[in-house]
Amino acid sequence: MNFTILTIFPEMFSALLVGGGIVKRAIEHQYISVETINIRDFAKDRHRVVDDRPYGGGCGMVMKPEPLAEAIRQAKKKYPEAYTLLLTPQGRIFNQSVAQKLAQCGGVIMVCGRYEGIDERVREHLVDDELSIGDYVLTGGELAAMVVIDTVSRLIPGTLGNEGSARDDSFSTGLLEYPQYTRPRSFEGANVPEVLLSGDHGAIREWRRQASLVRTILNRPDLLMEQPLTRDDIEFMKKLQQDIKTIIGKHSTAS
Ligand code: 6GU
Repeated sequence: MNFTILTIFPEMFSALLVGGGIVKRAIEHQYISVETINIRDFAKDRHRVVDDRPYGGGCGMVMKPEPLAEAIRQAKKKYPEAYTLLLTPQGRIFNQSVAQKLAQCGGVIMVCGRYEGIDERVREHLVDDELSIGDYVLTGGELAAMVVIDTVSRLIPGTLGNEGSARDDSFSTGLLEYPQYTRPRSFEGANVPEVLLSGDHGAIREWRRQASLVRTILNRPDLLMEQPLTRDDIEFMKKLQQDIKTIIGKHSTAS
């Protein structure tokens, strides 16, 4: 899978190569490749200007269409099968299921917007889809593009070494992940739950499922609205509900 990034800050993407991370390894083992195109290289004037004032007035600058369009066309010529994305806070929200779709496609070209955005005619004619990584505003699409590369890379077979790790992820199972523990058994007075030391794999599976449910209820109840729940899940949640009612009851009779 090739990622081609169009940006005025290509040097930012060297961050993907730092340290001993999964993305760096995926590049070295040629599961993925990352190329950058500097949009400024397509500017025609002496000062290599890539932005201009917005028609209609207003603050901020807009990315000019000509250099950007030329840069996109060059990327498409090299990777005709690739899907072209614009990274912008106006885009559809990127999530695990979007990542899974991207992992199946024949390459990704990502346009990193800067300033107040790009000329609308480039978006209309040269971009397949627009993505945002969440409801907050970054100074440009570069960090978002790196988020997409990181997320999609680990879904490409071979990159993780262990295929189970991506399959069991939060958002792939539809629930948040259960708590993890490693040695020592006792750390600063806090002990690892007994069940995890028991060797009883059925009991461990049940404990983990229930811990996932509790975390999801507390932190992301919205996920449970979509999620198919088992009869055991519902039984467990009813028991929780009953316990909570009992506790509240005790306190309201006490006060
Ligand atoms: Cl893709 N770009 C910018 N500039 N800000 C964002 C974003 C993208 N996603 C969330 N905020």
